[in-house]
Amino acid sequence: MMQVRQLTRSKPYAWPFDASLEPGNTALLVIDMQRDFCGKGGYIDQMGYDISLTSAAIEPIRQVLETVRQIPGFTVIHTREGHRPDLSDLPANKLWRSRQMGAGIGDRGPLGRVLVRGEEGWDIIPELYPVDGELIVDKPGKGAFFATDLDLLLKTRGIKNLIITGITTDVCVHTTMREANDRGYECVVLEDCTGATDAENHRAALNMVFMQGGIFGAVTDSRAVIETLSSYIPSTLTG
Ligand code: C5J
Repeated sequence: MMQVRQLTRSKPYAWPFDASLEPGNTALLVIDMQRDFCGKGGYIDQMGYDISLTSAAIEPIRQVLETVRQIPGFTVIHTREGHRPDLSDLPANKLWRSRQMGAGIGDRGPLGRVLVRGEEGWDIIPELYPVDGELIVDKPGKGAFFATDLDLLLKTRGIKNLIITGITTDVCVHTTMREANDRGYECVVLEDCTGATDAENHRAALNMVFMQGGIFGAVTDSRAVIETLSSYIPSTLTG
């Protein structure tokens, strides 16, 4: 099968801009698919938001993962937002705001201490749990580049193209995409592989990406990526 170096159904342009798509220079980022953000009794649920909006991303991400896991050399990076058990990396304003919403970071909830490393709610959901060879980046903030070694991991592997998935669209996904864009990475976000605490914010966050000719990159969906990347699955695996 001919290998395709660009997505044609992405907007506002065929991604990546330089038609350089290859397994060796492209990574799938799966942001914060933790119980705290999409599970019953987690942080988002405790704040009273509708977790069906964030959990809708699970199945499309699972399908993208299933595809890229069949491509030799494809990099997958998962992130987790969370804090040290002694909360020494938790800014006072973040703690205060979470308590205002009834889901204090570090406080005990149905899934253990909210957003604390090692707790049940903090970990990645079983459906999308990393497999051997996939990288995990633990981050204390919204952006995956802040106070982490993500940039070093990407540079060391020669990654320049990022396929971004995860939750939430308007917070950690957007912050990470902006950080990546400023560092020169070519980004595409998959609209069905992300979700927000508010449907309108989800839509607006995606709109922001493709304004001004793709100010932060491009937008497409899981089907487009699966169709294109399937051409990189060795024929011994596809039959
Ligand atoms: C939030 C996130 N919303 N992963 N985190 O606090 O988007």
